[in-house]
Amino acid sequence: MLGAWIACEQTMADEGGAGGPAQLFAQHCASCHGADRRGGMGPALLPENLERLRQGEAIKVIGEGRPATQMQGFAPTLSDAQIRALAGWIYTPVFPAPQWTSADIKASRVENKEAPSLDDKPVFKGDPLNLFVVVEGGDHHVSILDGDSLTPIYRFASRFSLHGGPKFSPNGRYVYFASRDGWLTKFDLWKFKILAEIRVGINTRNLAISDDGKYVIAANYLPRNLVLLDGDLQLIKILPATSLDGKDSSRVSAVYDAAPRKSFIAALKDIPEVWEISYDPNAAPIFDGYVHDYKMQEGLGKPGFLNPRRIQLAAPLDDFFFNASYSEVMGTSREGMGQVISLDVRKKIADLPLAGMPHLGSGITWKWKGRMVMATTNLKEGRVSIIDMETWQPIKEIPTCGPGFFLRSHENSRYAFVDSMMSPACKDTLQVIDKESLTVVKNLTPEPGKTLAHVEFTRDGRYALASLMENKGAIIVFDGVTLKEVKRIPMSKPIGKYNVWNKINRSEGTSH
Ligand code: DHE
Repeated sequence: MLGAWIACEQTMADEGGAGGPAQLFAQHCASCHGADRRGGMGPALLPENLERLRQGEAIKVIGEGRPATQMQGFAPTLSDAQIRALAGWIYTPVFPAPQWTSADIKASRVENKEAPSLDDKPVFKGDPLNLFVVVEGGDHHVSILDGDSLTPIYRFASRFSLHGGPKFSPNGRYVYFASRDGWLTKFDLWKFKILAEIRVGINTRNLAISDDGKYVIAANYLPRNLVLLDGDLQLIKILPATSLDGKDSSRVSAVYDAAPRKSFIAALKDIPEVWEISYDPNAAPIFDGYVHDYKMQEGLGKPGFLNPRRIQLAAPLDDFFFNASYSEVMGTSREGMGQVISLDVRKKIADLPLAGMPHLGSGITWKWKGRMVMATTNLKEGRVSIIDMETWQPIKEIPTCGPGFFLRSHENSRYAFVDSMMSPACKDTLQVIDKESLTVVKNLTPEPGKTLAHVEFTRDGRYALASLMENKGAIIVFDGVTLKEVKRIPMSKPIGKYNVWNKINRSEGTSH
């Protein structure tokens, strides 16, 4: 009994008790990171949000702070043991899970009062459609590069930890970013101004914008929902990611625009369903024999305009890729099982025989010997798989140096670039694949030992820009024909870069 009492005392001291990490947190951290750790001026400090920060790094940040941010170092105030205890504690879950309601979303919105009075004349000379938006993860900034002169023309502080592809309005004027902490930002690329920001969740996956620019939708892990907004980031509604009977809930893996269908497609991580959310006000619900379409869904409206229609599957989809007409989805489950799903008949129509863990989300397509092929990297194995998009059969496995994340090309380029950033030995090497012979024709290792990944071409396909993903990193520009380095632009850990033209025209060589 006495032993139990001592253990209890110990836990209180370790956590919520006097001098424990909970009390230290309340005293030193809560004002910026929120009393329930869901974030405030500083980022959320919850296990879901910290997945990519090693505990050792957390100890360093608490002790030394983060340069160029409000995060001060606590080494002068706290002992090593206290810092370690705090670092351990922020990786423990909060019960009950923190909420982020529609009232929180609305209250978080900030807007630039100048927005309505801005004319449509760009404030820079140059081609507004050949701009690159570069996300710099090192010091959480975004740089705008002119794609003709290949020089940075503007730089601004972003929200903490942007992730995934920013999305562009149909004319390329506005770009929308999502941060892992749930902040969405609308930025005017012609005026270089942030127009509006809103926090839609505590842990967000990505966002999509409708083909007409009227709707923005965000996929969240925490809370488990999708959040629908208008193009000015005003909340329209929340779609809780629940099963039909409302008993189960799911994190939302990702949401994408399926422009020809005038709908968003979302994959749920914990419920074996894909959702299609139409943004076409004239779309009549199609009777397809799925009785559940006509039942009210728990917590959701009738399926159709701005409400989900469900496709029920055998296993949840983790990662997926559309065919050219957006009528089919190639997907993989967490275990790597591949399947093709028809969005029209709303069921699986074929197996995808792919080994390892293909990263379909970063797939690209091109025409090869008269047929469309899709190429995907593999997160577990050093290979690029080429798949026939009619028969869904593999055509070739191209061996690469190591498991890779991103694959990129352009209509005007005979090459595709693949990284091996998941491999410690080859993370510094981009490999160039000839799209005709389906072989690796060149290895590019401009900075041995440093991570080189994520390529995007200029609008005309002449240059390929790659990220040297180091704090003192750079964008390295390669000539698209000679494959020689032509320029290096210093950046703070550039992660992704996105060319306006390629994105709004849905280039077959880039992500959408
Ligand atoms: Fe990403 C895109 C998920 C880790 C850099 N990543 C995406 C998208 C998803 C996704 C769903 C598509 C968003 C879109 O474009 O709308 N990423 C995941 C993960 O599940 C994973 C493995 C774990 C996680 O932490 O979430 C993951 N991603 C990473 C990284 O570690 C990367 C390399 C560096 C970083 O800072 O996060 C990274 N992800 C990227 C980039 C894109 C991306 C650069 C945009 C690709 C593009 O060109 O469109």
